[in-house]
Amino acid sequence: MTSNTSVLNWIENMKTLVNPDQVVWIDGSEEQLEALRKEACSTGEMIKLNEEKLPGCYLHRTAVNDVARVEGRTFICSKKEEDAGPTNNWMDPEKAYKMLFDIAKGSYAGRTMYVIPYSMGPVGSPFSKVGIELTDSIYVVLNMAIMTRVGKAVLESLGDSEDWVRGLHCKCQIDEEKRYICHFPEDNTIISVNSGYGGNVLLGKKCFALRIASFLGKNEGWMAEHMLILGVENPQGEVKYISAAFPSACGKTNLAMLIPPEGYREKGYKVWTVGDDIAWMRIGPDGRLWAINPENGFFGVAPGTNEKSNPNALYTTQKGTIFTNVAHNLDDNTVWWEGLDKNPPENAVDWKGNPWNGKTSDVKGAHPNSRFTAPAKNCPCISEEFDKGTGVPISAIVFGGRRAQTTPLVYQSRDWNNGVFVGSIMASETTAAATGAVGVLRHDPMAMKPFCGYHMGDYFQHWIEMGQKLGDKAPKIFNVNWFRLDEEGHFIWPGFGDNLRVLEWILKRCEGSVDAQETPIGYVPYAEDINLEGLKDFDVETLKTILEIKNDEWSKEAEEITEFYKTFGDKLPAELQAQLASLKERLQ
Ligand code: GTP
Ligand code: SPV
Ligand code: MN
Repeated sequence: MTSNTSVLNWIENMKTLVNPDQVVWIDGSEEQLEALRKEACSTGEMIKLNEEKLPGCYLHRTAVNDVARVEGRTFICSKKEEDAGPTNNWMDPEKAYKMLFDIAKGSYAGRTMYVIPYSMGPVGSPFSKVGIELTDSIYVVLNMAIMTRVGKAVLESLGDSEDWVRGLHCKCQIDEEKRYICHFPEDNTIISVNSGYGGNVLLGKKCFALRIASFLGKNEGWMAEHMLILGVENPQGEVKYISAAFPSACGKTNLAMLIPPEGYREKGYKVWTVGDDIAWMRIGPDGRLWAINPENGFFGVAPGTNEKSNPNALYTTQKGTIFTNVAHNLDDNTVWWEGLDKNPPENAVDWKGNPWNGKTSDVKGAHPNSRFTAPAKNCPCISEEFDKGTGVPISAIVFGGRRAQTTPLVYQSRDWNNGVFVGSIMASETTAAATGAVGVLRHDPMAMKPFCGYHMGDYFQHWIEMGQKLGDKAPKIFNVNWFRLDEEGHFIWPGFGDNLRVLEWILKRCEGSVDAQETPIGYVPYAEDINLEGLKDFDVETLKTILEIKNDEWSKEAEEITEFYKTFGDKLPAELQAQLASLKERLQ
């Protein structure tokens, strides 16, 4: 399929290493993918679901020990340890290659090597980049064919270039003790062994589009971020774009596909989805910041997705979708997960593969990090701009996390550098998207802690420099928190579609058409300026409780940040140190 010698030589070397029975190139044709689906069903790797209710949909269960990203076993293998920084695990590249090659050696014996040429971003777009993933998993091939653009056209666009990302995935024996997800940013290379779970093995996603791409972006003057991108269309038909960074399982997919509250719909407001997880952003010829979504599908959290919370996501998953680790309803051969509806199946199989009665069982039917892999083109609110490859101009950048207390519903940073500070001090409660304890508050700057492929101090510096280049064309920077809890542990803010009420305030601030109160942390809305029309059981007094800034809480926060900042040593940009000092002063 190609005469590119850098491609052919590398594949030959990897072939010698892993020793497959045969090599199959993925050409992107529907016939080839359909044959692979049939093969995966014949071996039990996938289960074909009800063709009438869920056409073209499949169920897959991963190993029970392999259901989320493994941050403790994810490494940045830069030549110098210092270049990986304090937020990453580091391994010497020479040692890492040796260890990984030992594990991978001969591991494809009796298996097929699939060669997946893929493009992150529409093929041929100036934003786009090419990768090649080698895998011994049909599940990986079929997921990559949804999440990225794969096949012949990608190789044609690559031509003879050596500028592509090498990716080797080996399932091996799914041995937790030998599971490693390693990145070699200086070699454009990713090696992942002993896993079959999405974020660890769909190498175009977190490994390339964030860890490797963030490193490329730093060197080439652009940004790769863990951000959704959405367009808000007002009743005059003007569309303004917002990108937002929330940590894993903190609401990106939901915000990206939100359905406006009734009152807004009647006025003519619409929301368009450009992306739900990753944004690549460059300064355009007009000096503004332009973003594309490099993916071609959604790898979304299933639990909690329902007709009310996210009908667009639910609709998107009704055809051509692969479900992973959800419950299997045997009565009608469909799927179910916690929070889909109040009617769990009685005759079912849980995510572990055990018989399951949803009415009587006290174990979960779906894993909390169970996922759907759905084509972006299925999404009823997909933006016209999604596939164009020219990107969309960003008016506002929004940071946000899961914070039971302290952080208000929304606030605006004072300026770009203060906004970088706001992103850098993000903290959020951990979720099931990564292995380990859930609900533990941790620092997660720009939602990139698990995904920044180099020293986080240099990453902050890169943000500051992007701001200098953007000047007065820079997007305005905000922070949101949908997750404040009351004394009984209930969410105070209704969230989901009603988050548009907050986005409206954000866009008005960008236009300069609404005032705000200055507080020590930034600009906070006057409660009257957030539209609460049509909201039941939520009044302006309640809103005030989640807009309030408490100096004692923020002084404690500032002490926390001081400690966190120490971990960056002299790589912490002086601007951020100064931002922290001014925050402390304002809190006095
Ligand atoms: P990744 O795919 O892991 O990067 O996650 P994500 O950021 O796209 O998260 P997603 O939108 O899938 O949401 C994860 C969880 O947060 C789900 O259980 C949602 O129900 C919940 N959630 C999303 N938006 C809101 C909100 O506005 N309010 C509340 N209370 N929960 C929300
Ligand atoms: C996340 O964990 O942020 C995800 C899912 O988007 S994964 O692809 O597994 O990383
Ligand atoms: Mn994510």
